[in-house]
Amino acid sequence: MAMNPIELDGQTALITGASRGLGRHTALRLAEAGMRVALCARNEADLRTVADEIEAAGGTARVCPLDVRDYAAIERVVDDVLGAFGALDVLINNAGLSPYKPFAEWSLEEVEAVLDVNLKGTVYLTKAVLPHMLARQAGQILNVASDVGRRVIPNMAPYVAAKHGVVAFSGSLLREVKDQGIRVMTLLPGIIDTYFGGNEEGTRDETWALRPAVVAETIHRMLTQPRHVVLDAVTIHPMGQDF
Ligand code: NJP
Repeated sequence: MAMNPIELDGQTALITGASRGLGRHTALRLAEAGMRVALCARNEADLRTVADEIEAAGGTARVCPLDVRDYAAIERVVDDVLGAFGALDVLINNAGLSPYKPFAEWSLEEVEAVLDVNLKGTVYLTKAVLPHMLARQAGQILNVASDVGRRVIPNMAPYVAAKHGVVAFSGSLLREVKDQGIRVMTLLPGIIDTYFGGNEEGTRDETWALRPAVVAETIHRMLTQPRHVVLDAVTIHPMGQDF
């Protein structure tokens, strides 16, 4: 049984929500490990800034503006990335958002955005990338859920439902494709110091929140586990959080 970690150097990754927060830190970490990274989010200028950061450090990044709710656009981006990089070894479904308020105060647009970005976006990207991974009998899909993908809290009901859905989707798919060389993993983080919820990185009241670079390091660990291992659902909490 090969005990050596998977070597990411020279591999490729597509990361959603890569323009800031955890996605940005993950892109920086994976590029540092030698991966070529495709950066997806809606705001192209923000993606360009991240790509510039990666390229200034000697890495390779491709800017891929994308709304993960748009399946036709996803297909175009996946084709573009496959054309440019030749293969896709890793998919990281990280784009996510949610308001925090009583459900009665949520607009229908907010409900739809939260269900569509967090859950449907993950399912859509996976749907578009999986045939390529199956053809190669290799690949890793890492879905960023949340610790509320396994427990429930008030004021985020659609988000909690969507993240439970992400955990269930990932676990089901893993059992389906694990014998075809594909690892499907879920990360369930607690509170992270990012833009999420309208904060600026470094300005949260929760000074004990997880640093996004620490969570990105955990993603790197999950992706580099030896081939016969899967860290299928990993929870990471800041010690200061009530969970
Ligand atoms: O949030 P933030 P995080 N299509 O707001 C993008 C989970 N999590 O890094 O599209 C494509 O800094 C957006 O870019 P833009 C959370 O649920 C977090 O914390 O240009 N992309 C940006 O790049 C999420 O799954 C906490 O607006 C879209 C990114 O998503 C993951 O961690 C706790 C998009 C969001 O960056 C990363 O979120 C937890 C769309 N339609 C789980 N809409 C936490 N922070 O406390 C948004 O348990 N994006």
